[in-house]
Amino acid sequence: MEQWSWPPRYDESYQPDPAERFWFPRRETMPAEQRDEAILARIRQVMEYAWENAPFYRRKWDEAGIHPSSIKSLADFEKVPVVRKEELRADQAENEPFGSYLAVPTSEVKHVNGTSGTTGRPTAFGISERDWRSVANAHARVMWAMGIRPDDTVLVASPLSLYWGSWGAYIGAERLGARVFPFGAGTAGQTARTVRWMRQMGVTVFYGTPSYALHLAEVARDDGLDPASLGLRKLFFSGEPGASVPSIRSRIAEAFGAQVYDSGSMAEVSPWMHLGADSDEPGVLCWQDLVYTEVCDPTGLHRVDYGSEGTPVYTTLERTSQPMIRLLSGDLTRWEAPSADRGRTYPFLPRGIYGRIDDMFTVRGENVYPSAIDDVVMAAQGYGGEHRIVISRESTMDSLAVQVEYEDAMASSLESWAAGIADRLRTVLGVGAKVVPVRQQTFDRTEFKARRVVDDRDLLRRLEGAS
Ligand code: 8LQ
Repeated sequence: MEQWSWPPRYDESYQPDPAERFWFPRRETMPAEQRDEAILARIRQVMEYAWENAPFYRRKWDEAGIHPSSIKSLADFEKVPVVRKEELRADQAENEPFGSYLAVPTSEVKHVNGTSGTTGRPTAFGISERDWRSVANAHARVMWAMGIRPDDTVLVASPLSLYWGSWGAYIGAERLGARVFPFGAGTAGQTARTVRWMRQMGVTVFYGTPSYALHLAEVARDDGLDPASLGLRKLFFSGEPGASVPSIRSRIAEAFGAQVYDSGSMAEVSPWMHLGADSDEPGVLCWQDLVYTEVCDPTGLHRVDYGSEGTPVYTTLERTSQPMIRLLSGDLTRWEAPSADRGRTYPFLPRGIYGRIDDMFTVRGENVYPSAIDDVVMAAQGYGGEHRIVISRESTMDSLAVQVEYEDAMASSLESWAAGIADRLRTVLGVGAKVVPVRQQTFDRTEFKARRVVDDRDLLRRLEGAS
């Protein structure tokens, strides 16, 4: 396997020929079983390293009666207890600032990122120079698979602050040899300026969230510009469901006349692009030699068979500063076995990550994810650009209303328009929902991750009562 060592060491001058499809052909296309052998050996090294250097893991595994030397197969590895985000948060509160899962001396932390901390205590990511470079090399490799090349100009259009997403895309693009344009996002008036700068700079690749790309397209149109005239070749995304949700991805692809790629897992397990697409089709590959992904049953926490749904559990194979060993994501996906037909022999998530367990609700016995509602609503002709999903989790059965913005052209036939969307929701998702049309621009747009679900019993009652 190319440049496969522990601790990781990458040749920073290495660069494939632009015509090459693979960055590391052997690592990416080898039989999955052979790769699994190398991964098992690496998992043991990473566990031994964490055992020696990170008291958090030693404590946790002692309690579970597990020692790195007892892991003799990938099946054994399933016995290693998962790490929950609450544990990391609590451990950092006790062991400031980086937690007792920091496995390098604090003096080696050269970059700090973190969670936004909108819910609860923020978590700090303390990143060593070695890890920063591993992430850059990994991201360059996945972006290469998306077809991004050194002659591209990559716009980073997400907040350049604590959010690791932006920095990961930045250093990946830089390592790949592309021109990077770190415009960021999230300041007043920035979007209109972004549109102008995109034209001026000849930006060819966009990185951000799907919601933000759609907002940017609206802002361009308001400025009298067809987003397709901006000259983008590709857009790649992370941070929220969308790039693998059919109606959202086709809206983006059509607006910009460009290809759409999905990627992303969690900042804690950067390189977060270890879930990354290698074609402009929905879905992502699990780049197992970067971060070992297991899709697990959310209750028993055992790996589910290929073809089944579960929650991803991640293990970093290249991180030395804050290694993550079986981090429970709480997200939902379905995985498929590696197939040589795809070229890269990694497991595949055909619908990407489609939601979080916490966000799922149940209407008349049907489990519903907000992203499935997004898909139906955003496919409607005359959709005005935003919507809100209003639910109430007060009783045993959730109920649901969807407020949907309409384009002016729909104004004369709103009742049948709304009925059409309600029918579609019933057919596709099996749920009955009240669909309430609202005027365009009723709802705020986001420059980052969308929050469309409103859990409000009173609002729901009012909407359900409205005729
Ligand atoms: N999440 C992230 N990427 C997603 C995707 N492609 N599809 C669906 N949901 C996705 C730094 C990267 O952008 C990853 C990231 O956003 O990390 P965060 O900020 O730690 O947020 C992680 C959560 O975003 C995941 O658990 C998914 O729910 C969602």
